[in-house]
Amino acid sequence: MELDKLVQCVVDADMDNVKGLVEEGISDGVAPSVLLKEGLIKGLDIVGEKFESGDLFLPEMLAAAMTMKTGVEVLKPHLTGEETETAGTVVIGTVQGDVHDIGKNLVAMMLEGAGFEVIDIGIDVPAEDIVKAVEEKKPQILGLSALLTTTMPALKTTIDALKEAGLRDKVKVMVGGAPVTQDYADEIGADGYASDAAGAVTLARGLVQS
Ligand code: B1M
Repeated sequence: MELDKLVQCVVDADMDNVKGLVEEGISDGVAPSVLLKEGLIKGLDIVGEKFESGDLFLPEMLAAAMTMKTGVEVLKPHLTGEETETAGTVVIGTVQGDVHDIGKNLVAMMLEGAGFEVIDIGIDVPAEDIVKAVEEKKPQILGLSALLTTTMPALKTTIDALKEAGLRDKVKVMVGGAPVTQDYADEIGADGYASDAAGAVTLARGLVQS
């Protein structure tokens, strides 16, 4: 199959064909991670660029995101493994002010596949709700996602809120999202940063052992 078709399908928000194209890729033997990165994610990156340059608007960006999600649903059973032993518990969410969840969902999906119990607390989650979730669920890891430069500071606000609640040393905090960097993660006192979902699994495995 031609990956370009899948890329274009996301760019065009062609809901009718995304399922078929992903299935075609799988039956042609294209690796699921390639369909994800070089197909679906590449399409969304182009959408992001077009949005930035004013060639495409919010409704189109949303439609492209929904197309991507449909594609990911088809890929899901092929991307995740079948670990049976629980590797640990992760509470994961997107920080306050931010509704982007595709990346977070991918990270959650891969962690589940790697045997973690994942409690997804959703999007636009205020620091106090995140603290409450950590208090109640007692996870080994808290995963925080931020996609906007304007919501990155909420990562720090959340870590500070954990400190204030006396919970900071009870949970490892890992952060991620397109604008987040290792330097920023270090600066705000996170325990780890991963640039993609596969990296998040490696990081989480390391964090539960440390
Ligand atoms: Co938004 N948006 N958006 N958007 N959007 C971006 C992020 C943007 C870069 C587009 C652009 O201008 N080029 C830009 C941010 C600019 C900035 O801050 N510097 C932007 C903007 C401006 C906005 C709005 C403000 C637009 C407006 O209203 N004027 C608005 C904000 C809404 C809000 O949150 N309050 C907005 C809205 C939206 C939609 C709702 C339309 C939609 C989101 C739908 C959804 O998520 N359900 C949307 C989309 C789709 C995008 C782009 C095009 C794609 C994001 C995405 O899903 N990427 C995006 C441009 C881009 O990224 N190319 C853009 C695919 C995904 C797999 O990647 O999320 O990076 P990503 O996740 C990766 C890694 O980052 C990492 O692993 C994932 C898998 O590899 N990762 C983690 C993520 N979280 C992690 C957590 C971890 C570890 C790794 O540990 C816990």
